[in-house]
Amino acid sequence: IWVGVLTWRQSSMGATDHVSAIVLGRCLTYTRNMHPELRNQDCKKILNTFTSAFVSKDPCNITKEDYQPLIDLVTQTVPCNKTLFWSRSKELAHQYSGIQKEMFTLEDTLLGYIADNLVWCGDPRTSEVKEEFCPYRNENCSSTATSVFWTVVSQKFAESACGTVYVMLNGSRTTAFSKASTFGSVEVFNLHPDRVHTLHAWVMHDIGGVERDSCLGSSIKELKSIVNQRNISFFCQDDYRPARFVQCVRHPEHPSCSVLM
Ligand code: AVW
Repeated sequence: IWVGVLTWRQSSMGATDHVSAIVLGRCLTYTRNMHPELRNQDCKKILNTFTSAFVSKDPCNITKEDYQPLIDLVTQTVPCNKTLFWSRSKELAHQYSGIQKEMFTLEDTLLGYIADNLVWCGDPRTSEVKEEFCPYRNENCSSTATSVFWTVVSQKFAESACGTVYVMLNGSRTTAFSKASTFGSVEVFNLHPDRVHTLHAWVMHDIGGVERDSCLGSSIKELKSIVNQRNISFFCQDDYRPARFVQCVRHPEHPSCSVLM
């Protein structure tokens, strides 16, 4: 049955084919083409450091320390006021940052870019990157190579942020903010209050979809209280106009896309 849901990214059952080649290719594209200021980064070394974190290891017990050499190797600074977190709004956040190129989501940084949408793991019996099958993340297998990677790079991304930071949330879900998400469990708690003075949330609603949550809802109140307790100011805006314009490309006739709204 599940054959039907496997796309090239093969969500959780399948590993991505040719992970090493894709990571190396993306690293070269990013550092040579998209961000030439990083052209002296050694992509082969980045690839080797990446794969060393998980090859020949139990694919269910990867640790944050396994990825530390990679984090130490790839240092990239995002300018202050330009960090954009997202939760349940990946596509729109990336479309927005793709246009507003000053803004950086994690996947607009080198470490996020090389791994975006890939699934990978190792196997204690070989020194290869697995090419067809990686275990699901579940209660018996909580620390997969992929999930620990996202936790570690998200933590680093949040720790390095400064000034005003932004988060795009999805108000078409019942809870726009979830404490269980990476944003709610890792990123919020790794912002440095001495460097980050304000968190600005944009609660976006799908055009033509239901508005289940908003800046007035209890999940955003919870986020505000967590953030304020950390001595960071909090602002919230429903359907931030510049991001709404991006949504409007696909729905130009919708009333919320006209100038008067
Ligand atoms: P989510 P979260 N490619 O939509 O707040 C593949 O509920 O939990 O939002 N998988 C990924 C990627 C990616 N590019 N990024 C995260 N994941 C995993 C990183 C991860 O395990 C960014 F900076 C996550 O829990 C966002 O601010 C789940 O897929 C924030 O974390 C998507 O969860 C989004 O994570």
